[in-house]
Amino acid sequence: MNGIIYKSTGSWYSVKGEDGKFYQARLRGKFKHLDLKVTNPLSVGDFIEMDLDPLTPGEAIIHTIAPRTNYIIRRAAHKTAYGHLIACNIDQSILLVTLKQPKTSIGFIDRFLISCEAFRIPAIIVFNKSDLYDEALMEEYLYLKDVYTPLGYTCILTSMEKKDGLNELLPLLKGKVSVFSGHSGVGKSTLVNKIFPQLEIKTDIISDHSQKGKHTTTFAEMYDLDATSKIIDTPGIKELGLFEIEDEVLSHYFPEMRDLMGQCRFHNCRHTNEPGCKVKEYVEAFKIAPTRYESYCSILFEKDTHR
Ligand SMILES: Nc1nc2c(ncn2[C@@H]2O[C@H](COP(=O)(O)OP(=O)(O)OP(=O)(O)O)[C@@H](O)[C@H]2O)c(=O)[nH]1
Ligand SMILES: [Mg+2]
Ligand SMILES: [Zn+2]
Repeated sequence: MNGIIYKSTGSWYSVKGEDGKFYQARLRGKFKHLDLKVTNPLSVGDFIEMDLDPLTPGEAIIHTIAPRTNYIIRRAAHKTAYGHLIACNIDQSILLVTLKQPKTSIGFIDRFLISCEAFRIPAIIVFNKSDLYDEALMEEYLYLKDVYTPLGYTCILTSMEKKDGLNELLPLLKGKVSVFSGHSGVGKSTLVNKIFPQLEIKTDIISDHSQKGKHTTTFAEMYDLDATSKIIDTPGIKELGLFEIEDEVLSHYFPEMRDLMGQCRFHNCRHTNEPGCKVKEYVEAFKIAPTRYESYCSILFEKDTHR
């Protein structure tokens, strides 16, 4: 029977079969890792084929994985070459950020967007906990919205506390498979609960002294919004390690720099100190946001120190 993986907890997978029923399934024997350097062979969103266990109703053995259209792999910063498969076959990535409790850094936002560009997955940025924003933080939000919207990243302001902004977000989820990501404590599970109050997914307050989340969600899980829309709640991201990106390619993952491709004097320009650099010209004229260029340089230099 065909099915889709809705949740994976170690060696057991929760699979929704084409009959609409859920099965607890395991993988048959050893499985090839499909050429990906990952610690887990299957993830939420994988299309699989399974044999139902004739002796134990509700259990099954997975024997085939269908080719993936895309996938998200996370790697802890500076750790091994192996990553963890978060989700497959998705249409868009929703990054939840907060400007307070906890504060998501601009560097983190940019790294996340780069990984979306690398995986060729469209991204939306949701600024949550707007009920906690004072005037200065609202200004910051408006600034960031002005930076990211022209780059193709829709920005939405929400408050789960006040149920604000959901009417803007929900239509964007229609007919798609969306993955919710972000630091621990930004409100991913709270958001999923607002959409499906009957689910009662576990959420937790952020820690008082560190102002960070407690990593309440530990496994990614998919939920059906309607017949054609699905959302995936994921565990909070601690640190986001980027996979090998060559210097020359890094700027291709910044849409505003990609637009200037081929316009620098040198074809292998790193956009730092080279003469005749179009990117630098745009940065100096504020046509490229300084924060974005800072993120670009910091990733480039960080790469230098890890050679
Ligand atoms: N003030 C305020 N608090 C919120 C809002 N959204 C969520 N919270 C609170 O933030 C805390 C963390 O929310 P969770 O939904 O558990 O966060 P999470 O992103 O799922 O965290 P992990 O599962 O650890 O990755 C909870 O106490 C929520 O009630 C909001 O819009 N405003
Ligand atoms: Mg959670
Ligand atoms: Zn250049």
